[in-house]
Amino acid sequence: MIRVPNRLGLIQARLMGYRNSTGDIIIFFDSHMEVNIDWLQPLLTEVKHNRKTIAMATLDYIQKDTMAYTYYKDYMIRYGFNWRLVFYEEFFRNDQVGPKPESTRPGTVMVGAAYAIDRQFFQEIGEYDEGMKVWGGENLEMSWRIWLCGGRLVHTPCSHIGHVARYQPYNFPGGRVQIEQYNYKRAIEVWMEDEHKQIIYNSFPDMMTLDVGDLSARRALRARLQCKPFSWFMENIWPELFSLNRNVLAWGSARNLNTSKCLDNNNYLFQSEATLLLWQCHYQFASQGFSMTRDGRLRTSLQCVVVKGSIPGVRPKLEGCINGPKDTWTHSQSGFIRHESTGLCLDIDEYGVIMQACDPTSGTQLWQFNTYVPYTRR
Ligand SMILES: [Mn+2]
Repeated sequence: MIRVPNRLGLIQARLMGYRNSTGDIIIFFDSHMEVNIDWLQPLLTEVKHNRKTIAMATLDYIQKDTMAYTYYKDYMIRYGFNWRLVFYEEFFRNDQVGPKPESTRPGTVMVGAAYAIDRQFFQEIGEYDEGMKVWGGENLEMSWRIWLCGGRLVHTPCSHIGHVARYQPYNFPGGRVQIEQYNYKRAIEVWMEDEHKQIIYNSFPDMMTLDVGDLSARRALRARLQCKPFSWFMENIWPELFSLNRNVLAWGSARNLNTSKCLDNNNYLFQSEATLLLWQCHYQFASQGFSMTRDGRLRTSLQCVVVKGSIPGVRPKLEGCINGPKDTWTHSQSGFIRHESTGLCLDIDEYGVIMQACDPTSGTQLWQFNTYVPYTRR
């Protein structure tokens, strides 16, 4: 047991624990966690098999007032993030589920605790970013770094650890949002490419001028480890999240011409069907970022716009692009957004977005994106 005289924050405290550890494999926990029966062996097995594997336990739910432990057999979730770096729970894709119940499943990003890592590999891959403060963003930074720099992150179905679902009981000196953004900026400035940073800074313009200190050591680490570019992570590990400005004809917010209303996904994160909304334009891409892709899809960063039905008056929906229907659209120079298979056009009425027969005289079927990308053959 090591006690520190003053508050270090999660990141510094974990580094202190690591520096005082002596075993071959280290495991990080939250204080509000409880291990289940035989939790350790499945984690050790994965790391022993491949020392560059980071093995995450499956978290069970502990009720904060009663300490009731809920064990969900065969229920597993992974984690994702959006362009506001909101961390959320997500179901696995079918291609990520292995042949047996005990097969590991690939992780996208880590919750940040209850994982096992080879102690030497933890050092090789850059520990944690010592420049980060208190809490927040270090789990994303580490996940990106693991995947980009030669490691792998897996969910381990047979290792169960209980986690108390509670509100954070502690304060953030200087403000929680400020500290999170400080850490986020350190992470994205090291790992992301301009096309990704552009989308994030659209939602957090203040972050662009935030001084986050010296990043040279982290950038040197990235060069030394010969890490892959961030677009590799987006294409291979988290393809659900789309770069709004990549391989597109038009992107930004989609405004209904002659109104100040824009297509909006209400910050919806999931792949299951949701309503496509029309809302006052605020041009923040997390909820009002849309793209017309070169392959004809009308989409947000996490969902595609689809039409279920073919009769005028049907309401368009949002659904995950990978497993959902593959509807295609055309956006004419005059401003119409036409759904290919039904021939209907995207229109508005007093309730929101609606599909109607295309009408060249209509004033409500014309749309404009912030940015149009000239077609260049590559
Ligand atoms: Mn926790």
